[in-house]
Amino acid sequence: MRTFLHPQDLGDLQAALQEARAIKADRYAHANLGKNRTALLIFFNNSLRTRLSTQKAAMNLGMNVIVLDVNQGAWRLETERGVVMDGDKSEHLLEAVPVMGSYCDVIGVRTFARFESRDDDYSERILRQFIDHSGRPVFSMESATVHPLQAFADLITIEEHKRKARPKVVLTWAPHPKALPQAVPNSFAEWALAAGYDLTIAHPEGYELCEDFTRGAHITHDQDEALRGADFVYAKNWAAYSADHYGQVLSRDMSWTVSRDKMALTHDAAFMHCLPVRRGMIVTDDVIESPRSLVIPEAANREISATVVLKRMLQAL
Ligand code: AN0
Ligand code: CP
Repeated sequence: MRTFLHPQDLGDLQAALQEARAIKADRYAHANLGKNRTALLIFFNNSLRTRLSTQKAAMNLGMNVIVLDVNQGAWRLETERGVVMDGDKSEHLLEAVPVMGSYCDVIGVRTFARFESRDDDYSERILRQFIDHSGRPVFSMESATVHPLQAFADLITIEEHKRKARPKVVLTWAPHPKALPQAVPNSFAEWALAAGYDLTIAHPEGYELCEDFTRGAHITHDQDEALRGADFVYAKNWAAYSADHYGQVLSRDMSWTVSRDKMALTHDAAFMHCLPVRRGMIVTDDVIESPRSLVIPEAANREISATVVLKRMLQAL
């Protein structure tokens, strides 16, 4: 595996989920695979779970790990080609990327959507520079449009907790004070559909996601209708995707907060969120603290999804 952005990169998804189960049963089973191999994890944006779980996964496989926070201590990087670099940026990404590649065997990159240009974000311009110029296998640790390590962990979690073969899974928008990327909902929808779940997406008008990720889902503006009979409720905020309002916050409608009353509409659904989550905005305290909340096991499964992905990349070196 040379790149990891989409479920197809894993090949047979059911086989990958089976492998995840095996890794979870013995996460140190491949502790020699990564001997003298180095994972470089590059963060352009903040992280708690991805940073820790991906380091842990690399250590499970016996790898060395280098973590770089690009905005803390490294030179400020120019990412546009053709600019006269007379400002505050000392180095160009086109030199920095191959240099970084020379010190490692695999590279993970966190680079959020910038919301400056939809075309730039949706072409994964920054991640592509790593893929094209690092000479190393590259995996997204949430890039502009996708968060595949999260979605893979979410599927592992659903498989562990589902009570029927094809559960009804609801991805619902919920309010948030700031503009957030579409990467998490894009990947969740893409992976849930790839797994064959019965997926409903609920959001206020204007929050339609890119169809490439949602084709095959039932889409509604009525959250209550979506929640009826749900087995899993996956809450997430995202900013608008439409060309006219790209990156904007169009609604802060607090009636979309996932509350105990909302969960009462479901089929005793489990509650999911990728974290970090704002209580009182996305979800109420009682729902996230309830026995049906899977947010902690979901985060724990990030170690498992990352172990499978790094294992596949090491095996293909
Ligand atoms: C990010 C997002 O919504 O994409 C990261 C989530 C994993 N969340 C925030 O920036 C709060
Ligand atoms: N869910 C997730 O990716 O969390 P972090 O932003 O803390 O890594």
